[in-house]
Amino acid sequence: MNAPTPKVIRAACPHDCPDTCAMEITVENGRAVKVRGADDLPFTNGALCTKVAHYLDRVYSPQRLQYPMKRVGRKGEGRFERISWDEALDTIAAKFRDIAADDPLAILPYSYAGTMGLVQGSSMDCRFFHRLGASLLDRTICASAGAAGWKATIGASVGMDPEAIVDAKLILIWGGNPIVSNLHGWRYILEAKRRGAKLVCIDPWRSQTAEKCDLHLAPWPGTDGALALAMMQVLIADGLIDRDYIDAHTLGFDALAERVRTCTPEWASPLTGLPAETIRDLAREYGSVKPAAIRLNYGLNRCAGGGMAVRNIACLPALIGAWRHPAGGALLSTSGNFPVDQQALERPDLYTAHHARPTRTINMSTIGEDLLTANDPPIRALYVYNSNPVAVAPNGARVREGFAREDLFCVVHELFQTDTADYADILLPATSQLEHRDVHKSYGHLYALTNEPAIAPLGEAKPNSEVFRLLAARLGFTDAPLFESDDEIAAQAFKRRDLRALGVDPETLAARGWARLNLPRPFTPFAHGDFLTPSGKCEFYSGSLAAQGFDPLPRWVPPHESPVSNPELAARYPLAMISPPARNFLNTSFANLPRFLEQEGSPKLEIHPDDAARRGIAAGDRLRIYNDRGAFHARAVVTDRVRLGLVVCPSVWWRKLSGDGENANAVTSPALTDIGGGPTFYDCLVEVEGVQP
Ligand SMILES: Nc1nc2c(c(=O)[nH]1)N[C@H]1C(S)=C(S)[C@@H](COP(=O)(O)OP(=O)(O)OC[C@H]3O[C@@H](n4cnc5c(=O)[nH]c(N)nc54)[C@H](O)[C@@H]3O)O[C@H]1N2
Ligand SMILES: Nc1nc2c(c(=O)[nH]1)N[C@H]1C(S)=C(S)[C@@H](COP(=O)(O)OP(=O)(O)OC[C@H]3O[C@@H](n4cnc5c(=O)[nH]c(N)nc54)[C@H](O)[C@@H]3O)O[C@H]1N2
Ligand SMILES: [Mo]
Repeated sequence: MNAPTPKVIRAACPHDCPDTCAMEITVENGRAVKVRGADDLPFTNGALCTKVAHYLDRVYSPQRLQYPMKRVGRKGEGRFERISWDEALDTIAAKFRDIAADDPLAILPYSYAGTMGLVQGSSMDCRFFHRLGASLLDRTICASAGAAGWKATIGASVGMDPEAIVDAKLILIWGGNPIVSNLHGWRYILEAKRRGAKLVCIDPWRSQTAEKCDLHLAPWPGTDGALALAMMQVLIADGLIDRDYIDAHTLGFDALAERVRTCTPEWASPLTGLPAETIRDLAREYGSVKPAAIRLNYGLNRCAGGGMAVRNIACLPALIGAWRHPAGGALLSTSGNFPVDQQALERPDLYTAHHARPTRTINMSTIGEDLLTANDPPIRALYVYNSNPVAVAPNGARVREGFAREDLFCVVHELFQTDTADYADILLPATSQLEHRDVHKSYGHLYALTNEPAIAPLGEAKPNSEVFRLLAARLGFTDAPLFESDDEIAAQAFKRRDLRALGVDPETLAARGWARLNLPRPFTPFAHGDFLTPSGKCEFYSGSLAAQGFDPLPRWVPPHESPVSNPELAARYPLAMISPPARNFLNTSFANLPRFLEQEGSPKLEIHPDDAARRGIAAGDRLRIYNDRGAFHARAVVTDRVRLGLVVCPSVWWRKLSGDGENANAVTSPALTDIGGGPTFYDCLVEVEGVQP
């Protein structure tokens, strides 16, 4: 008998990461046997990260949920019993029908970026919940503050081409740790370094990336806004600005100059904890080395002033005319370049066609409070998919209390029995990326990707889209968009005619696997103005912020929790805690699989030697990290990678796999950002003590 020829299927990494890699899946006898990075997509360049290189560990994990289950234990206990899909769907449909008869707004979908796919992340799910008349979810948990600050200034999530950064001579890596969370982007930054660029990392923590840069500035968390204002003050006072560019392509320069007049490095120094001379030198270098690029990431948008910090930084390239050069400017996200047809995917018209009353929107970052206190109507049913809120949402104790409500009907659709799954009434098995169809944009490069199913679903697992089609039928809905296939949805993902169009039609994309957006090369989006703001200019003065009741000009927004903004709190909880991504986890994804748990070891807290000594803490000690909101345990890593007064807990651990049933979100704050309604994970004061092992 001849050996079967292996098939190679084109896929896209679905995870919440700027790199959105192209993958090739080798399939033999219906089983995926190899996953590799595609050679032909330049950004992926034949390589995958440490997590996705071992993707088959995830796909074929013995921990995969394989069939529907119903809860038999208490909420949170995690005891379930197998049921059929028919029973699961009938139960959900009956509950939804009952609740919707009273008020469909009492039903809330809850999802984030378990998959970034446009089909499995944001299409049939939205269509179904719109038709049902459920509450809407504001997906704020990661990037909404930064996105709002960027939008107010630049107009949309568009910036420099990350591949063009190789020709920059100065690169500020600001609030990001690309070696961990944007590995393929880091390759281009390294190439720039080889060609002579100076790399400056701005991060409170000496991250793996900071270690590899020429200069590391460690401001106090949540003070980047002050640093950027002081840089503007120096640029203007020292005449390092590009007057022609400012006159032609910006709005509100005089008001900005007046606003920052007193924001000197001496003003910013005690706020940021950086020496005034360091700030002045950085500004002068930024104003004179050309081309200068800023690679921002979302690490800096998780504090009270996260929106304004991004806005202030977004003003810098226009002041010095850096946008004139393809290797100059700044990048937070590329996602606004993609002509995604959200209306076609999500069909908000299905709500208006069937419901007269306006809907309501619930902020996902306050889910604990919402479950416990929302009124008019209270939330009676929750449908969670693509997210693990019991582990990732801030102020964890309240989140858990909300999920533990006996009168809450909770459905969780998952690949694994996560902390959130433990609270489900009905737990449904989900397919992995290798088992379903999808199409992807990216937030860190300019290529659209396709994902073809490589293998049949494991066990009885079903894709998100399929479950919503089945539920729609059970509820007696008849609207045609609720029954389109995944191929049909994928074909609608990108607008066929759009100024910033896709390079190819959807059919060619599906056949080829990926396509670079049809943008000019070199890509200099704002070399001649053309900002995507209402005025078409870089808006130092933002009329749209003013209209929403916000300060129209860049300003300093202090952290909610810091010695400067709340000395009383800081006296009790003197340490600032941040909990950025751990290299071997992706949020809580991968954080249940043996290979990655082995790499990370156990929950750790990095603490400065002097802070440790003061508390009698030695390396390896078991620590209790606490504040008024809660406590969790971690092992001490005593290191000068953290500055005095800062502690770092690489995250996000599953609560139930971390030893004490808690993780960093036991102490994080429920407060929101200045604009964008984002969470403030990194705006968090704590105290630390050694405890018996
Ligand atoms: N391996 C891995 N990769 C990931 C993720 C993961 O969990 N693991 N997460 C993915 C997700 S969801 C996202 S949103 C992206 C981006 O992920 P982000 O969460 O933005 O993470 P990083 O790019 O790692 O940037 C975080 C860096 O910002 C620093 N930081 C914290 N607070 C401040 C501050 O106030 N100011 C400044 N200047 N810096 C600060 C942290 O010390 C850290 O080094 O990465 C994605 N990629
Ligand atoms: N303390 C602290 N907390 C944080 C952060 C931090 O830095 N520190 N980072 C925050 C950030 S940036 C983010 S983006 C959020 C991330 O929060 P989430 O988006 O909730 O990310 P994950 O924890 O990875 O959970 C995603 C879940 O979706 C599931 N999933 C994957 N694919 C599918 C699918 O096709 N169908 C279904 N039904 N499920 C699927 C995965 O198995 C996984 O359990 O966490 C935030 N929380
Ligand atoms: Mo995120």
